[in-house]
Amino acid sequence: MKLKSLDGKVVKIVSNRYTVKCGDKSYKAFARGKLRLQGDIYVGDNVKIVFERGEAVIDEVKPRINSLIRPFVANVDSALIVVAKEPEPDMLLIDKIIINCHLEGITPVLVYNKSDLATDAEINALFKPYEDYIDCIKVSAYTKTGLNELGQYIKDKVVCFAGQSAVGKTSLLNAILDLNLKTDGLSEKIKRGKNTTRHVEIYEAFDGMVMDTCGFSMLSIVSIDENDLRYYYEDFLPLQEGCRFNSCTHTEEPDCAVKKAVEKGALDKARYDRYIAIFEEIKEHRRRQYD
Ligand SMILES: Nc1nc2c(ncn2[C@@H]2O[C@H](COP(=O)(O)OP(=O)(O)OP(=O)(O)O)[C@@H](O)[C@H]2O)c(=O)[nH]1
Ligand SMILES: [Mg+2]
Ligand SMILES: [Zn+2]
Repeated sequence: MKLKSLDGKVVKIVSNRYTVKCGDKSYKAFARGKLRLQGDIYVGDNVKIVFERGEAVIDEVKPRINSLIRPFVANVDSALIVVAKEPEPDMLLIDKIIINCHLEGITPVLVYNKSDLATDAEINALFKPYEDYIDCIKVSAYTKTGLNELGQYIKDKVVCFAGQSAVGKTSLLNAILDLNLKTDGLSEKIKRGKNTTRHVEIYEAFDGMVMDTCGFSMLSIVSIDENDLRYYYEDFLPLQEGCRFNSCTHTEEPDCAVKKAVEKGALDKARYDRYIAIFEEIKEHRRRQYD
């Protein structure tokens, strides 16, 4: 007997239960053991489900366009990287998210939330090193400012929120959709988020889909060679031609146009220093792997 099968999208994962949306209907499904062995199933995956003894079972995961580990999502057009005045923005983490976006062909967008707490000068200073090549918007889930502009980045797309815990990812969804999802403040002691959201879930908004995700504070870039890191810095790329060596990694080489731009103040020094830190981190990781 031929089994009835349906194509759908994984919109929520809680432990080993997958919610799969097929057209207007949602099914709670398990996954075949072989799929769990091959690697995880992500929210955003396009899958085929079959029905066995009345149960929906994920039988196949379609090839992914892209995926990220942090946040744990697949098949996204864009990542809305949320920062806020508090918790204090971890710019190294943000640069790493941006690198992963460029690696995976995902468009990064910088979203400054809690703009009600920050001055324009503070917000603009954070945007400055990025704004020439990444769209930067300021919003507030509290005062509901900038939500329509945020909506333009969701419209007709599949996007995910990304960022530290407690920057207000879930609060933004609550504000956009008039929902009452659980949010929580910062831990007073360590001034960090409490990792309130524990699973990834897709919501429909502005004729698109947006994924609420779990906040994170650690990210390592391990899938690229440090000598290729430079290709994922859109702000460095136009300068590359001016470097003496084609292979210039903008670290120790002489006559480096990127380093000159940093000295002149045309490139942000702190962002360049983080580039060096990530370069060293990748190198160190590789060294440890082969030792
Ligand atoms: N002042 C102000 N506070 C906000 C705003 N948006 C969110 N908050 C507060 O920030 C805290 C964290 O919000 P959440 O929405 O839970 O943050 P999150 O990014 O989803 O955090 P995780 O789920 O842990 O990753 C809550 O106390 C919110 O009330 C805002 O626009 N302005
Ligand atoms: Mg949350
Ligand atoms: Zn150089």
